Amino acid sequence: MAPIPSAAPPASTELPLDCNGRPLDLSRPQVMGVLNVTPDSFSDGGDFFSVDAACERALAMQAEGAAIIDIGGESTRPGAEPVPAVEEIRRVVPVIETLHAQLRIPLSIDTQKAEVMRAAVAAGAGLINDVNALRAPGALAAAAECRVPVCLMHMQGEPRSMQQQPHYDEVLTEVSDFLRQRMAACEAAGIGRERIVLDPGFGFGKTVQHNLQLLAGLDKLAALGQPLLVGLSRKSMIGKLLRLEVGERLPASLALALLAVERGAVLVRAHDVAATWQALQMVAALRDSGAQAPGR
Ligand code: 8Y7
Repeated sequence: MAPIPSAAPPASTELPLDCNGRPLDLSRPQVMGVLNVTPDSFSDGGDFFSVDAACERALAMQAEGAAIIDIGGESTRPGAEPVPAVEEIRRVVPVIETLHAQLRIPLSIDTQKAEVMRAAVAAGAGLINDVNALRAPGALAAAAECRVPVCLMHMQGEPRSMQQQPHYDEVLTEVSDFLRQRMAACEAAGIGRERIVLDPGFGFGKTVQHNLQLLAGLDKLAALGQPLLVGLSRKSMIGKLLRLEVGERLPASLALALLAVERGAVLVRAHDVAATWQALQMVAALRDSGAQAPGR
């Protein structure tokens, strides 16, 4: 019997993302583990970080349930200074090469620079996570040539100054319009929809109120039809709402992760992989059970 043609295209999360030959299953919520390879993380005791220590952490994150590891060699924290491309490449490429050989899950490169994208994907990275949504010179062309999926994130302003005076008339509409424009730019450059992940960019040129409005309306961004990634782990909105230091923000980070997944996010970027994975497993268990609230 011939299959019945379906009217609607398949939901973007039915097919796994092809991350440079390694599949990333998005049919259930997944954790993206954060691996910063900057001199202030995994210090070797001097001004450099230790490749061994960074790789050990990535192996632990895979064992804790991470579906992908996001590797970044330049801090994108508010107020951070830019790092030259050669230095960023020197930091990330040895880690990517080692991890590509040691891990089974795909790797993501957190960068805004075309040269770093090319070097990282050549070393084995399977996804480009760009907080600047491929707006840097040459970034669109580089990502198109790399033939890996890209995460397009919204940011107002630039890291150095973005938290000084964030302003929106309607934050949800403006973020949604921006992401649609960047998707169109990608398609024009030869990056098809099957390779695009979207992210509202919590904390990137946003007040606490802006972040809350985006979280409340996340289902509207999910309706753009692409998989949604969110980064809420340990973010300053938690510190501002609860007056907690970075190391004290796990319970609220887990709550935010669940609220985002309930509103359509499929990838959760997180520092605390084991705890986040356990929380997301509870969502998956509830969904898999098919259980419904009575009276529907
Ligand atoms: C995000 C991110 C950071 C995020 C995506 C931090 C690199 C700041 N946040 N990438 N990167 N989304 N896609 O607090 O929210 O981890 S760095």
